[in-house]
Amino acid sequence: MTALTCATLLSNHPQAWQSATVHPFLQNCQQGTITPDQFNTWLVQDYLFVTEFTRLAAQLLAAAPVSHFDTLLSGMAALKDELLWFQAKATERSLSLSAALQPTCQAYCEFMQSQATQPYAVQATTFWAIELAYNQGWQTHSPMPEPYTEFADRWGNPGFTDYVRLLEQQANAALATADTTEQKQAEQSFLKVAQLEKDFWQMAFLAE
Ligand code: HMH
Repeated sequence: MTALTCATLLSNHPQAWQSATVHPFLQNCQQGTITPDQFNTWLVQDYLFVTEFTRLAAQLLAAAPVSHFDTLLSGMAALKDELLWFQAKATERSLSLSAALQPTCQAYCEFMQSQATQPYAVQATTFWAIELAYNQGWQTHSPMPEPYTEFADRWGNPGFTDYVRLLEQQANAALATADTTEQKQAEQSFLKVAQLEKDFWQMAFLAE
């Protein structure tokens, strides 16, 4: 049996992945035509997403072999910085971060919570896919004009690309010893991430 890899997931589902990473929301950011309501909706909901994503990172760390700690701990350190950065961006824009979760963000958060009971190989694949979606989504729509430049740079910068490659290697290592059931679960989770990413852009794009 050939082990499933992250590269195989991407090559088997090009359409799903394209929809996750190319969207009018990002295109309009790049053109400078996104409206403040659309952008601010994304900003607040993504902050709420990242708070739950931080818990996903903690779950992943708890399930990981010690040899994977270094990469995951660097990710945790980056999340500490990212949460503070979101708070600063919200303050600049006079946005409240205690907003209600929109249904799409809620669904994404519930999906992340459901990962706690999944085997490590599935969790590692999910975590990689979520980070890759933002790395590729922002990078392929770069550079962005002000005031969006720093947003595109945050997830599109080369250091973040390197981090996502390390996550891919760790997911591949875990998938190499996963049984068929776990590999199927990893593929389902990958497709779920692709769908939720697309929905998340759409949620912000449709904001009043
Ligand atoms: C919706 N997906 C979404 N938000 C993010 N911040 C990331 C991925 C990357 O962490």
